[in-house]
Amino acid sequence: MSKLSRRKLLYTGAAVAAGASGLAVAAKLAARYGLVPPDCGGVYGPGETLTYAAHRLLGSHSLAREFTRNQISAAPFANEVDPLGAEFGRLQEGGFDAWRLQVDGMVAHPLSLSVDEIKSFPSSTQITHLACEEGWSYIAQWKGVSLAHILNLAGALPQVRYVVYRSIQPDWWDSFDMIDALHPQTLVTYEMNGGQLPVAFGGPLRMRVPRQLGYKNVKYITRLTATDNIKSFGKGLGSASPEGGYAWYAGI
Ligand SMILES: Nc1nc2c(c(=O)[nH]1)N[C@H]1C(S)=C(S)[C@@H](COP(=O)(O)O)O[C@H]1N2
Ligand SMILES: [Mo]
Repeated sequence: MSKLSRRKLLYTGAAVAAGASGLAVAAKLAARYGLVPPDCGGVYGPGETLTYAAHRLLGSHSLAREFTRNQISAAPFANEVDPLGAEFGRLQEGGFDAWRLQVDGMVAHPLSLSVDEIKSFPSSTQITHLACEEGWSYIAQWKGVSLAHILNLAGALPQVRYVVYRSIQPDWWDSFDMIDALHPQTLVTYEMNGGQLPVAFGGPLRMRVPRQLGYKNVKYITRLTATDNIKSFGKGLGSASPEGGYAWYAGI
């Protein structure tokens, strides 16, 4: 990746504007440098590849903007979710004592963490913006443990390239690369605006990845899987989103 100059990539970006041959060039460059997203096929594939490769080359280590307390939205909007089902109901009645976050895949020590254990880990707090692709957004304060801490505890192997995260809602699963998985602002959250994370906003546990759009911020997470082979999950596109027409990489 280091040998691909930024200028060359930007130049490629200009070529893309010029047409499909530019897209082919971009796809080839991205492939050579290992910057191909899982949903690289199909009509939008070359565009997804360019967005992902450009972000990774130009801004891997950038931070999402953080805000001050008085910028927190007075009335954050909770996007409606499908019915959460009987198992969720049972867990909720028990105060989520029996909720577990499994950590498995390419790790030295698979884990099964309760919400209380997660709360006992070193915490991190951020006031960040959550934006839905449908146009609305809000600023809120989130508290949780960095995903990097959990991956370290589990002993994620050096070959890991993606972390897959699943929700108690089977249709909601997603993944990101190690740049986002190990990013200091990527948190497994359990508090919002100073109180317990409400169910409407994803409680008891929600993935918060402020450098990507709302839909990557999966609610009710139950399982993290470290892998070097994203193709073996779902339809092989990296998450449920591309199966429904949304990009796997939703960087902002
Ligand atoms: N499990 C689960 N996670 C989810 C969703 C969902 O329906 N189920 N919706 C996603 C979408 S499309 C968006 S924009 C955000 C909305 O977050 P909010 O309810 O905090 O506004 O959550 C994301 N995470
Ligand atoms: Mo969304």
